[in-house]
Amino acid sequence: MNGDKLTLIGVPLHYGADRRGVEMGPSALRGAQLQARLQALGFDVRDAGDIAVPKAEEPAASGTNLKYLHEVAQVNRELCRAVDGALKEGRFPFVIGGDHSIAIGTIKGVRKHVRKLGVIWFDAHSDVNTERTTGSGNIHGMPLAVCLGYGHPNLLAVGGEENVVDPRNVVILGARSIDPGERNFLKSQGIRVFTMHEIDRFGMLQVMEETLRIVTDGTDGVHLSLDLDGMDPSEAPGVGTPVPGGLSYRESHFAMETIHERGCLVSAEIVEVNPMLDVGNKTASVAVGLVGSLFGERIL
Ligand code: B3U
Ligand code: MN
Ligand code: MN
Repeated sequence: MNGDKLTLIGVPLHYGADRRGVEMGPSALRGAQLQARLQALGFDVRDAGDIAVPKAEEPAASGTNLKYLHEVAQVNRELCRAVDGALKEGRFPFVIGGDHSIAIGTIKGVRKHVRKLGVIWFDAHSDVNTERTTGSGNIHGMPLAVCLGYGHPNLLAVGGEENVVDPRNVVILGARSIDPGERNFLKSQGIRVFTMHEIDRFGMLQVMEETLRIVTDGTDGVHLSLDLDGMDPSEAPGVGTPVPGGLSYRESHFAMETIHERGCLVSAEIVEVNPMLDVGNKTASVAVGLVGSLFGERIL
């Protein structure tokens, strides 16, 4: 953990999801007392505000099937700079989205400081589509592929093309919606995926022990990319693409608690909270509760 100083960086972006609502995620998370929750744990928390998101009614022509490529790439360049800046000041970057395409800017910013970075990808989806395999054209289905070095050149260029992570140090947790092209990619890269089937079979204790072994094996730090749709929609209904059969409340907290115990985290992000599809402000509150466990809240 990077000392006891944190910087919150909001990214009110929805263009990667092509669906309204997730742009209100940062304000919903702030409204659910994210900063106070971290301060209560003794952290010095600075809120850096939101990254500016350009207005667009329609995706600008980009010559590809990727929607809002220009806008998504621009926001990720800015985010990459902000994350880099926080780390330069010795502060832990905590990014709040926004759709999951922002993992590109976050991870590439972190990678400038962490040579070998492990990644825990908590998600119902695997987010390893490229312009060749995507059915939707939505960039939030692609960020993990980009961080591994596959995807559109404009996205790969964010923070430098060489700035990638090693597939041997990546784990996907909670997956239950994987496209055919993604399945091939995951196999070819040898990425460890704990689908809900494995989680049911082995239980979270064994899954987290194996996860933490993989992401810390020869690495200098671990990034958590927390897509709230990894949780079961009964716990976290306010997400853009709910998929039934997800991680329970306790399974999710247990994952956060074991990550905290390991003390390997160098950066984190929370994405895909969609207040427009939520019940009250439930999903943001659930997300902030997970952050509590991730940063060491104790029951006893
Ligand atoms: N794999 C699909 C669906 C999807 C990915 N991420 C979310 N949905 N949130 C796609 O569009 O690439
Ligand atoms: Mn995702
Ligand atoms: Mn997802």
